[in-house]
Amino acid sequence: EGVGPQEYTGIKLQVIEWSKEAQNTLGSVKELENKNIYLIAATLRPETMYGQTNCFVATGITYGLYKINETDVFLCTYRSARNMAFQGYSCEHGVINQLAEVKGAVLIGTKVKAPLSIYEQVYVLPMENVLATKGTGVVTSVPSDSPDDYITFQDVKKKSAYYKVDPSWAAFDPIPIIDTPSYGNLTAPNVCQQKKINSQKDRVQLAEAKEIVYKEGFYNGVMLVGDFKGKPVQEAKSLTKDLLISTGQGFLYNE
Ligand code: A2H
Repeated sequence: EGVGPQEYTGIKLQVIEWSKEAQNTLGSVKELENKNIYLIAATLRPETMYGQTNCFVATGITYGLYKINETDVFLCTYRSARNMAFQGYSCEHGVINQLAEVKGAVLIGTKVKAPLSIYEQVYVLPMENVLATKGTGVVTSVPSDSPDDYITFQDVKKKSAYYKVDPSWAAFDPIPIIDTPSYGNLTAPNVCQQKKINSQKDRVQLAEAKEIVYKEGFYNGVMLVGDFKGKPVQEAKSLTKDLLISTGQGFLYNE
């Protein structure tokens, strides 16, 4: 990571239905009634949002629900909420207004609407490698183009009982959204298969796959779907970012 600030696109995944456990803990919080509640994910690849199949949280991270204005509540880490409060996302500049707290484990199975995704609604699933110290602590998942997302998604599908996940929450296939000359239209699954990566614990192999997939997608990829179909990824990236922002489905987030 460089010395300058990192610019992410904050993606607003609206809660459609809480998991049973989340309903039990948050259902009685008066300030959350009739509000639009969004899990906020930080991404460097806004053009891949067409391929979201789920959203990841870490079971051990404590998330907060923060009042942003009269209608909207953001769910993210305290650390990112504090950053956002200095970037125009809070009731009062620099002041955070926490309405409730929830462990990631409780959120698993929550149904959300992921902006631009080809799937109408997707679910919150667990990921071990989500860092509390980066982004919002919420990672939106694009298994077609992210080796981390692909391997974790496969892991959760295979061991759904162990991860306490209803198989229907993970019953979504990776979507071909970007075509590349070297690895076809499912770059992350293809590279992971070539490298025989089987588990989210294969950190070294995954880091190598991530590098290959990122370079191939970014420099040689062409969009197969969505508003910028036919355009190179390098152009689609900022166009999709602008689209997400102008439609209120995303915003710039720096840290
Ligand atoms: B990216 P950087 Cl398709 N912990 O978005 C772990 N990973 C996190 C995170 C956290 N707290 N917050 C964000 N991320 C992920 C899409 C994507 C991403 C694709 C391909 C590669 C990729 C869909 N997931 O990232 O350390 C988010 O996943 C490869 C680096 O700040 C975010 O972008 O460079 C990226 O890591 C930010 O990582």
